[in-house]
Amino acid sequence: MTEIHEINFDGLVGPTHNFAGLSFGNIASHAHSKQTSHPKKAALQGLEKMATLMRMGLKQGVFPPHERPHIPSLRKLGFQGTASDIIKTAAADHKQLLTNMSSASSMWVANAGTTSASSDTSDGKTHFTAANLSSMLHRSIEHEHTSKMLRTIFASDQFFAHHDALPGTQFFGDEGAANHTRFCNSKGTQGLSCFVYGQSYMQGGTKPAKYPARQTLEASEAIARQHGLTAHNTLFLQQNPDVIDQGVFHNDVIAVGSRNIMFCHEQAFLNQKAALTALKQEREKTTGEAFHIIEVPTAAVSVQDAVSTYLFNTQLVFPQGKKATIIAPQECHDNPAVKDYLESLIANSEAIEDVKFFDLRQSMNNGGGPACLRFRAALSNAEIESIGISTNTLMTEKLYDQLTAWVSKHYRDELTPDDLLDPALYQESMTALDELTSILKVGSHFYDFQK
Ligand code: SUG
Repeated sequence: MTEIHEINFDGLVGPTHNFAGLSFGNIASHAHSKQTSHPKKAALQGLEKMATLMRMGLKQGVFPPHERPHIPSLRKLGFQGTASDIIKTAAADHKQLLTNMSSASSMWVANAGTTSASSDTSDGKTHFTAANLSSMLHRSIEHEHTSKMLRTIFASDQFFAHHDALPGTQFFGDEGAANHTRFCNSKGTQGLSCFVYGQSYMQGGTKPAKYPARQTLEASEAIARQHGLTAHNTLFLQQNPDVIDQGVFHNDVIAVGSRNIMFCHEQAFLNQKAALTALKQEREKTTGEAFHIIEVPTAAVSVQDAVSTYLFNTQLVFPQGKKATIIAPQECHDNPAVKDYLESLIANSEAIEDVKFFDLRQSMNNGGGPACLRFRAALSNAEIESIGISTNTLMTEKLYDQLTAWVSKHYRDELTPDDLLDPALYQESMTALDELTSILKVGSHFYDFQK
């Protein structure tokens, strides 16, 4: 069977990156609300991570940011006139709406959608579904452009199948790959899709009391059906509602998995022991390879420390010929309990041999760690090559240089909440994004610029 490789596409931070406190249940977003942000620094921090992973020999791509403020959404809500008129009216009378339409949240592309590898689906194509992100207003406007972007980058009909987002109701609340992990063997095949949900509307049962459960079982099941997955290669686990109430608004804040490793907190899932024992048995039987479950005890790292450091919002990557490396935020290094835990893990683990820390503080302050910033796809070499034919979104040293120069030229150093009310920011951002369409070769109609 054709080998399948994991490729990470990181979301390029957009020019309106700001701290608006928009995400109820996301502790970092709330804590940094209304602070001054640093868009240029944010974008350069993200690019640095992409370049480092590329230089480690890993396959890396980039997703362009969405246009913000999103004038078509404001028009749908009844605002009229030119883009400048709309921004001025909204700034005067509906500041909160304008703020929601100005978020650079599309950078967290782990929430862009869910993908299933060609080796796992019934028609042998790689499937994509954009996430409706229906639980937060500022994110619910992302899926239309996300679908367009996925169709532009993964353009080959021969290899790829695309689905629109699920209906945008709470019943089908879908936050994409932040709640989905694909395990596989060392050749990237024999995949198992592990979908993690916060609550089920049909089955009832337990759910968080304080904060929203953004992903539903019904949404995860619908995606598995659309993608042609079967009972043999899917697993549905429920997140522990108690940790959602402690700020674990997506499963990727408390667990990360890849290939033959599940790295999670001991409080991540409901009925965890039985579920993980069954997972290990199934994987070892199917792949004939060892499967590693690394459960971090509360005594070593509290849920609170896991949420503030994003120990589990890390990436597990596999440089050629090596065991896994953890890609972690600097916050993990700065917290003594987490640092100690990681040191002993690296010293003793059979599966993980290194950790690299990254300064991603601008994104972290909105609740977005290394794993939030990346969309993983499991693709064959031919599928990856087809991306390079359609667009220029696969990372190279040249593209890295072009993108850092582009960010340095166009992005503001600082953005205050009041800066979002200024129509000049829109014009400035559109000039920047227009230039970006040529760099990434995504086509001149990629954005819906408004006069
Ligand atoms: O949806 N933050 C994002 C963070 C997404 C993190 N993604 C993953 N865990 N995969 C969210 O809550 C905050 C925006 C603000 O407050 O300005 C925000 O949208």
